[in-house]
Amino acid sequence: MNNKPAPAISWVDEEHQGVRYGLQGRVLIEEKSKYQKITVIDSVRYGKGLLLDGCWMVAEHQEKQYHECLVHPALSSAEKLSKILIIGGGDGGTARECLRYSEVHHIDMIEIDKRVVELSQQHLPSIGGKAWDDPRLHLTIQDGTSWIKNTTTNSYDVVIVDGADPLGPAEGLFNSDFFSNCQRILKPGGIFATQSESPEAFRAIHIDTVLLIRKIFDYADPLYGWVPMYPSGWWSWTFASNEQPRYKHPIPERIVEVSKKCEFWSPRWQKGAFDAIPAFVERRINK
Ligand code: SPD
Repeated sequence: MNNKPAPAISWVDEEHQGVRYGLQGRVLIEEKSKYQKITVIDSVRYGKGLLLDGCWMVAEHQEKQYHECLVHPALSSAEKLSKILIIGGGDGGTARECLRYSEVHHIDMIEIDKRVVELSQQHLPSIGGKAWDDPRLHLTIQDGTSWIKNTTTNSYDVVIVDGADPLGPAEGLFNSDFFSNCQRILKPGGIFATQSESPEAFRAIHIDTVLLIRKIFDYADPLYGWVPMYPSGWWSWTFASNEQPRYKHPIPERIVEVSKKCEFWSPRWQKGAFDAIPAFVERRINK
């Protein structure tokens, strides 16, 4: 019998520029991997949650508004869906949403930190769900920025970047070399998607990210939503494609089944979320 007392309830906060974004809960794991500090908590309100280097990544009952918004604008509208690439995404939530499309035959997921995957599988199994056992999912533990350099041109229908904030190991996921490689490996008719930080808490990073992506692709637009535990709660994802802004036009037949089970995403929500670009961002990116 394990007589170890349960860890005490405390506040776990992400601190950013003089503001705290916190959840009350018990700290279950705090360890240093080769790349970063990893914390797993059991929170009072949102179930188990994961932080990397003190920044919120995911929590069981507050992840759909992040993963649905990152995945479905891209997968609902890419010309084909056979082969998908996920860079990052070690908790499994992005892969889970992609695997809901029967047209998806193969997903490569390139995650830098093996411990993020292991701890997510152990403590947050509901986020990856059945994705971890799905034969279509192929996981490689490697730095996505070096992996992508050696990847064949025109090989993926959708490229999704589900990285952390650009302050630690994910820094290389926000520069023009990396975005150019993402564009190079996309097939014609393909779509690129990335989380693009908060227009409030990370205003400069957000605007620079959208501007960089716009230089590389013919079309790119940010979409806005809410992830309440992230700094400011106001979040963004950016989608890009060549020849036409394909990501604005979900393919109706493809989404019949998928959209029935979404909690947040729908074609109508998506239209409003692209239109919800704040005036200060619109002015800067359309200059
Ligand atoms: N500050 C949060 C940045 C978002 C990072 N991605 C979250 C991972 C969820 N799969």
